[in-house]
Amino acid sequence: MIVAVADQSQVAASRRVASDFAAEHGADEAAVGRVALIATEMATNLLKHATRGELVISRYDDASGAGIELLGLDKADGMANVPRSMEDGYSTAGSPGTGLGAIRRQADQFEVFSRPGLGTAILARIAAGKPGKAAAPLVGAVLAPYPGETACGDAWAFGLATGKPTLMAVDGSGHGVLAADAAAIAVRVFHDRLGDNPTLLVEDIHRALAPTRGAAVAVAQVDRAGKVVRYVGIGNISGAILTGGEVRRMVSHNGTAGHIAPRIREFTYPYSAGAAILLHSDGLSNRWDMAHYPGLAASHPSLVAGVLYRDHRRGRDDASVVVMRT
Ligand SMILES: [Mn+2]
Repeated sequence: MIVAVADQSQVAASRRVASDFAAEHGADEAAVGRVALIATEMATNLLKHATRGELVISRYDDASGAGIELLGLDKADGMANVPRSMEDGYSTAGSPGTGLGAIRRQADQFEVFSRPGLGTAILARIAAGKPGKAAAPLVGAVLAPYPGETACGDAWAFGLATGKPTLMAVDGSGHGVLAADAAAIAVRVFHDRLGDNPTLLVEDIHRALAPTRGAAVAVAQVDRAGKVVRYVGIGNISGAILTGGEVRRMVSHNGTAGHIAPRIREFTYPYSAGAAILLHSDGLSNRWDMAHYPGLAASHPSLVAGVLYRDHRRGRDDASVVVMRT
């Protein structure tokens, strides 16, 4: 869920949307209370320091456990000094400045990416419910429907294929319910057929999507022992490997899964430990440049996804970005 925060009434809306989402996704009363408090503080911070921004609410399930994730995103000036901004009583907006400190105390995981001139992204995770993906990597994502739609035609999925972390992004053609149907079928086939061969998996997805509108799809699988990433893509999903400050873009073939896929072929790329895999739909421009964001590639995957979504979404399509670090 994404809540745009631009006036005072949206603080209460953020609180309500976040606590409802938490209650629907396995959070007990205490966890719902912490989510509500963090959503309130994040929304208040967005108004106070940035005048506007977005709150992204989702569920996470990865190496760090499972629960509710809140991302506060703004494009304002950014913080010159993140540690100092976290001290209670310190604020540049002439207020008590308890916001960041309160968020950090309530959260089970907390991380900030902020640079002068580059806005601020704040991540807070609250443990809730049972993790389903033991020993998985860290995975962070932002998923946003076409403006005005509730159904999202983009989706992503993660799984371990004989121990190999495997990530998929799918963009159902068009937007709305029919696009979401195509994406949902791709996700189901991904989980049913997840084996250690991404080419066969994408072939299965291609066949299963025949009765649908079709989709762009890409699967990236990390083979840690073989030190490679295997990548199979059809259509307009952008894939990249982030290693330190370096970015390696991965190649998809033209086509539409379900309809026309003249070549379903795997490409392999060198992989080194700690690298992150990034996949995003064409709801984001692919003109992003990690060199523009010093230190972002090493930040939490959710912050990478959040910052790229914030700065590079086109706004006329479903948008999704997912980042996995092994
Ligand atoms: Mn699209």
